[in-house]
Amino acid sequence: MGSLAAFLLLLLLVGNFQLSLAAPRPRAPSIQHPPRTPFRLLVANASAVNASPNTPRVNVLVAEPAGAPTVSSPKQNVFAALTTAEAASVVQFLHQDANINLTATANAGPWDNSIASVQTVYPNKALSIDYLDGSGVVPPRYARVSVNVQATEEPYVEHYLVGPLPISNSSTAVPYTSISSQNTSRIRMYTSDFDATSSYAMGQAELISDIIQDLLGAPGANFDWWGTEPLPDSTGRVTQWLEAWAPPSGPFDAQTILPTGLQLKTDITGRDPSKWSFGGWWFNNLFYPSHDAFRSAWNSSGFARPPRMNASDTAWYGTDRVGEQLPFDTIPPPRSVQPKSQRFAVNKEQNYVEWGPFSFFLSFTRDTGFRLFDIRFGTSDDSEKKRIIYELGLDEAVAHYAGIDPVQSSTAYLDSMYGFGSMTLGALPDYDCPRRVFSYATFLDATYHANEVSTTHTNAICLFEADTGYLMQRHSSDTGLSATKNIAFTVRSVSTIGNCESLIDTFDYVFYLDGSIETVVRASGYIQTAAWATTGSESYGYNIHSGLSGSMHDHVLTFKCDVDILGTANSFLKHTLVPAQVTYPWSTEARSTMQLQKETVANEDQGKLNWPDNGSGMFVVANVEKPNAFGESPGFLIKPSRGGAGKYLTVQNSSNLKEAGHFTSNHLFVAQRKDTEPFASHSDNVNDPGNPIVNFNDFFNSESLEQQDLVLWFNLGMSHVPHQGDLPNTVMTTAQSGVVITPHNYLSNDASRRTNQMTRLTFSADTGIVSDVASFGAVALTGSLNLAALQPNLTSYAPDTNVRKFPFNPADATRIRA
Ligand SMILES: [Cu+2]
Repeated sequence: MGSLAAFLLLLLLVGNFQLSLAAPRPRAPSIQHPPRTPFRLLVANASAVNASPNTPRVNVLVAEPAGAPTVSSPKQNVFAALTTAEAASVVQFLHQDANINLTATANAGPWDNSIASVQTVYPNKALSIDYLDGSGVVPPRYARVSVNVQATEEPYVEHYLVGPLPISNSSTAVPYTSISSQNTSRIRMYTSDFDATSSYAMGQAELISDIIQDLLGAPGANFDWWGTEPLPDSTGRVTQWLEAWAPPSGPFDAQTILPTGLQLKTDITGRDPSKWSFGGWWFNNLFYPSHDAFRSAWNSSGFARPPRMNASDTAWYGTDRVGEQLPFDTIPPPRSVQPKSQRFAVNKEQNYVEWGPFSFFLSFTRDTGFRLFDIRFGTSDDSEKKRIIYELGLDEAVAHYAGIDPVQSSTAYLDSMYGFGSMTLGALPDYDCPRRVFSYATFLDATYHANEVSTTHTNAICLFEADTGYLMQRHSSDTGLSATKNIAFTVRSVSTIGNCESLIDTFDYVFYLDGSIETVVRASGYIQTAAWATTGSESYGYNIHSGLSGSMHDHVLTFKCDVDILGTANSFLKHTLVPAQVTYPWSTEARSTMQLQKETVANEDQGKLNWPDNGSGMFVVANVEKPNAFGESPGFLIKPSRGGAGKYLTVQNSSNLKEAGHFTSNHLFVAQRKDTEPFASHSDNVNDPGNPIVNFNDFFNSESLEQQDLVLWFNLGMSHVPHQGDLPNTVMTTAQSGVVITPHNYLSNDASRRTNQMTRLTFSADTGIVSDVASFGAVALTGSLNLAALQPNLTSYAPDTNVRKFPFNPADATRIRA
């Protein structure tokens, strides 16, 4: 789906948010019956939300805890999201430019130009570092703006760089080409005529309404028709495949597991509907190039009818509890509590966080959700707190399907188009995150700006400490025992990723006292399925229900990690355990053993890497010019931490992703870090994957990786061949993936030795009687807890808040103007 359609969809999502949180929505332009609420009602909806006394703006469940530590930010957050006032002023500035010829988004039709999104531009790294490290001034702030240019026969998305902010006489809006490896600021879009193409497809379905009634049990208008993006093929024609999906029953938004297997091809080249054409029907692994061909097959005696799933029977797809009760299961399960005050501090003005030996800033955008910046680690007794990661965040998520049918085979989602920020959901206390009672978790709101509306996700990010449930350290002998708790600090957000799949992903950045930082993604939700054909489906997944294929697919989520070890000049070490035959001076014959083979990745030609087979190797970002006391290079090691041995896309040179998916080819990439290469992907690449604005392959052009400013991109993900256990929803136990970065010859010892949360016992080897318990200064547990206060009242879960920014009201940029 292109930008406009995507944003209309987002508006619909926002407008309906109170009714259907996290509701899955078709990814591609859909034909909805009954039609969705017109998006222009958003303003009224938003006003109602703001005005309603029944809709609390502050979630009382997560009210600020008493006694939470505060901290002043050492520096201004130069990565901060645009404020609503900044975004509004940018919108107004562009509206004043007659050349851009904008229509207010709320009034824009398919032949109008309108603003799609306004986001912060992260400042140049050199300027940021000069400021953060003490010698420079605050870098100027800029916005990047996506504009849907549709008042033309060949619509496109244009990107502008606007600033400096605040808007002044020196501010300009220029095409934003500098981040494009293709030196372009625009990309074609083929979704401007969303309504007309939908009507056209419905018209074709009407022509075989008797067949649809017979095969699917209801007229075509009873189904939602959605499928692939309209995209140009190699001949230059623009085609789209749509499938009829059954409406789910009850409260369960389960449409992605209710495919009918009836698919329609249209040729919608150009903007003149009179020149569009019907391309064929697909049903039960057979293609019919004309209505007549389909009709004649349907009339024939041998016409095969595969089994159909039952969309009206919620028993197989409802998410409510079913079946016999488990033993003791009505009793409340264990909860985490914070016995005293929080042990971390958040400056909410600057989104600055300190926990243990770590500190960092948070930022948030529509396209990529929240990111961490200037992650510092260390304590003064060994190493001063120093920057170890300049930037860490998600760039793109791909879900690549395969199947015998055209829709599944043509589907590869690039989810930044939907926006990880726009699809972020408020965390559900006591479920997504621990509650704030007893000073436990802290929740942060997050705001993004799209379609001239600023939307605030309430409680979008939660920060909390938790006992990992296993020790950091333990050693015992016959006279003593030492043990250290493993307390970790988590920054978590929740997003819907993949509108069609409607998976809910949680993104965690987990900090450990030993200096490790783990990035973890977990997924749950309704899968996207395919109809099970009489023959052929067995090669693309499992038959998981009557008439239903689990539709195999890969998830690959691409994260950027800009590591800086003792400065920006670093090298990438590849230390591999290799089998060896060695004859030693003391051995009489060659011995079969192993050795450590030490290599440095010299340049970007070698920068596309996969995790070492069998875990027999180490990838380390190190500063080889600053050896430690023993001559080793201080660094941080990176490796998979959970979910298997890493993930890249099984499909190579995808026919769907074309030039827009090269970041999926390997587990890990190392390149020279550049301000002109801020993201591996681009949220508008999906409009025309053959001609992307950002082509990741262009980042790899033989440049040196030795003592340079290096950036890593690593992939998390999973192969997903859904089985019956994915019904009704995929479970997070196995649908998770993680990568950890951890100190490697960086400190002189294990950093976790600094925690007070440890003990050492001394006891008699003979009697076992404990003679001494060392507690190392940890405060003892005292007092009591009001457990009833832990009981959540989830009715005060707070929905998004929407603020329209245009027409602009200079007197109050934060308010909706009637
Ligand atoms: Cu999946």
